[in-house]
Amino acid sequence: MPGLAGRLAHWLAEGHHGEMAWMTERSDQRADPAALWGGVRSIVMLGLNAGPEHDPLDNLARKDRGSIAAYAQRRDYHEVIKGKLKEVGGLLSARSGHSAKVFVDTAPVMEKPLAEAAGLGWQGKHTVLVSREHGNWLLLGAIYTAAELEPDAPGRDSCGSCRRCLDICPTNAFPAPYRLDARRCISYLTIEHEGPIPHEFRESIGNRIFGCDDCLAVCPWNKFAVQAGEAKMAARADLASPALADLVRLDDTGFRAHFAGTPIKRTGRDRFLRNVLIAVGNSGDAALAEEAVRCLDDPAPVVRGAAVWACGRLLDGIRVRALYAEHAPGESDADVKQEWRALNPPPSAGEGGPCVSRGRERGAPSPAPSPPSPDPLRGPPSPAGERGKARRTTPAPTGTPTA
Ligand code: B12
Ligand code: SF4
Ligand code: SF4
Repeated sequence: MPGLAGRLAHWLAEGHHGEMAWMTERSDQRADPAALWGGVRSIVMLGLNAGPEHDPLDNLARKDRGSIAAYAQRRDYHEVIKGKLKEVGGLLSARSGHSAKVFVDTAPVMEKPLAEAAGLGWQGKHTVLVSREHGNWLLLGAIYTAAELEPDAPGRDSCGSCRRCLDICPTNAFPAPYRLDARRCISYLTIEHEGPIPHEFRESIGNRIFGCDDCLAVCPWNKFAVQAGEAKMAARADLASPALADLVRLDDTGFRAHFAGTPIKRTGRDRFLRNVLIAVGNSGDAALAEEAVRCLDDPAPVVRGAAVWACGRLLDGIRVRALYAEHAPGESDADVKQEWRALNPPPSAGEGGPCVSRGRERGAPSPAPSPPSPDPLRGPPSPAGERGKARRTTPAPTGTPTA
């Protein structure tokens, strides 16, 4: 695959991998299969269809519900695919007399370019592999073998002038077609990123609490896709549109029990709750506001910080000032302090400023002075905000794929 090492190096040099330091480690092996295993002579790429039962975009308008990426609403594909790869790899070894190694996601392997080279499809402008038969819903695995196999013809780019995936992205994560800046991708922000989610993306995240399917779901090549047929990959009905009110109450034990065996366990409870609270803040639902208030006392700073933001979005200025006075002075975590400061509640008449006399901790930093305008203590988000953006599900196509 000529040019691959250079494109990977370029992506890393741009910093588009964000905090995924594991992408920089062993990048020589990622770019060159022979550097990962000197004995490899051929690679067999396989895809497992994980086609969703419903259009993933349908749930984005249900603001009291969370949206989970289709691949994560089911059993962890790593386990399912690994078992199948071992089975096929074993047969291949027995037939060819050569050893084989199997990989799914966890090793430094560039599965998408390899799948394109093997003829499974092509990397679309959103960088995901698109298949003419299965659309955007294949999950990939690789068998490296010492056997010399006749190569298939590579996949042919059939995006044509279409750019639906680029235009739908709520966070503008594509600096150019075929290139993704992961730091702006909701999938990265909700799954891989560990700390507080940067403010600039919070509203655009809407109710997406684990991953994002927008750029996949709008692809016209999905018209040939069918639902996942593999029984082990059957979607869990309770993960299609879970109530935020239930998720925001999960403790560590409850989180583990609820998401055992699914990819969601990857984030752990605290980061997942962070995501849920961003969705709560975007819900415009006053009934959820008290859940956010309760989370201001959560032991995890990343949860408390997101709860501060959600409170600022859902509650009126008087209530926020009262919460500020109650919680901000005693806060010890720098990131959460910063969240309180970002709320920047202006003093109400006669109050003399927030938390001046009601603080729990002496010497706590004062909030920054209020800007003249605008008042950041706004009410619930307007329907024209993220709601409008998330529902932009069927943009007028600016082009058609080449069939
Ligand atoms: C890191 C990673 C992520 C990161 C970064 C994604 C990315 N696009 O790189 C994040 C966390 C954002 C992510 C998100 C998702 N991921 Co992911 N992810 C991976 C992982 C582990 C590595 C991918 C990788 O190598 N990235 C590095 C970049 C450099 O590779 P690339 O995208 O191929 O980059 C090409 C372009 O940038 C281009 N390029 C670079 N510079 C230039 C310059 C020019 C001029 C041009 C023309 C091109 C060009 O060339 C590069 C090489 O081909 C793979 C598993 C694996 N081991 O391969 C899964 C994988 C890609 N993910 C997968 C999935 C399902 C997803 C999500 C759909 C999950 C979700 N619903 O939330 C989203 C999709 C977001 C998107 N639009 O990509 C599947 C994709 C299956 C498929 N059909 O392709 C994979 C293959 C896992 C699997 N085993 O099935 N993922
Ligand atoms: S997964 Fe979502 S946020 Fe990420 S690139 Fe696609 S549309 Fe954008
Ligand atoms: S056909 Fe359109 S939506 Fe699908 S990957 Fe290509 S540009 Fe994106």
